[in-house]
Amino acid sequence: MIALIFFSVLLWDKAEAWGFKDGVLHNSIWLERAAGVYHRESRTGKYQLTYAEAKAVCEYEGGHLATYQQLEAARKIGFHVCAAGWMAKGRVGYPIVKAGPNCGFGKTGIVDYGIRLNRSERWDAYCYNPNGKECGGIFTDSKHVFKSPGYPNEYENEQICYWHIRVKYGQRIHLQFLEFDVEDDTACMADFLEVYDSYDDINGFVGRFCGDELPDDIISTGNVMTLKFLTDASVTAGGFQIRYVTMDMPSKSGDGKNTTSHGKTNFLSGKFGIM
Ligand SMILES: [Ca+2]
Repeated sequence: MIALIFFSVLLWDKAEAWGFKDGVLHNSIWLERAAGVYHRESRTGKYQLTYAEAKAVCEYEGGHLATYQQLEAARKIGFHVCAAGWMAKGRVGYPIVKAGPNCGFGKTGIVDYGIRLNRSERWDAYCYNPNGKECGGIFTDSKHVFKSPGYPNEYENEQICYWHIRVKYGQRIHLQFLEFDVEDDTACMADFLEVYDSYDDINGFVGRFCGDELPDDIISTGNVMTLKFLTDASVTAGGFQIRYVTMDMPSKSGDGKNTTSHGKTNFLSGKFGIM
């Protein structure tokens, strides 16, 4: 636990060195994604980002705020988010594919709030990152194999990828590491893969992995899981392939604090879920 706090402090120092304000860096909720466009909200919740913060979030992840045209192109292939976010040039809006009474005033298209004169208003963000196509994703299938970007080639420097897995309520996720090779260092601070037993990278930290030893299997407590892959500015490695399968299993009761090992598998105790 002390080690964990220590790492958090280190990470936080690094975050501040990159110039990000509280509540922005660890935000990882990629709710939807299409045509290189994705939606972001602050880790403190909906509508918390100023224009400058929204811009910083997208740039930190290697992209920039989406233009109206990019958001519309994504909308045309099914990108639907019921939350207003900053776009390039201080514009605010959101993409509606399916008309509904509670969102978009019953219309489809980009609901456009126009260019905002007050850049301190707080909204979400719509980022555009065409190079991040292989990096991260949202999986709801009952099983899936995903890979580090570029695999089987080496991954690149300065990447940040999030994979969110959400299976049916009442099911659990069984992660199996098939291949694993990430730049090794003692504290896994250079490049690392982190696993979270939740739908963000704030709660439910399970572990940080690097090196070329295959991590043990991990089984979630609920129906969601998040993996975060971050690489620094130098030295790359082979990357990884990870498979998950769903398990029908009642949640085990537990104190929710400890990871218990059963052979080669980490069963996480505790219970929660997201519908
Ligand atoms: Ca590296």
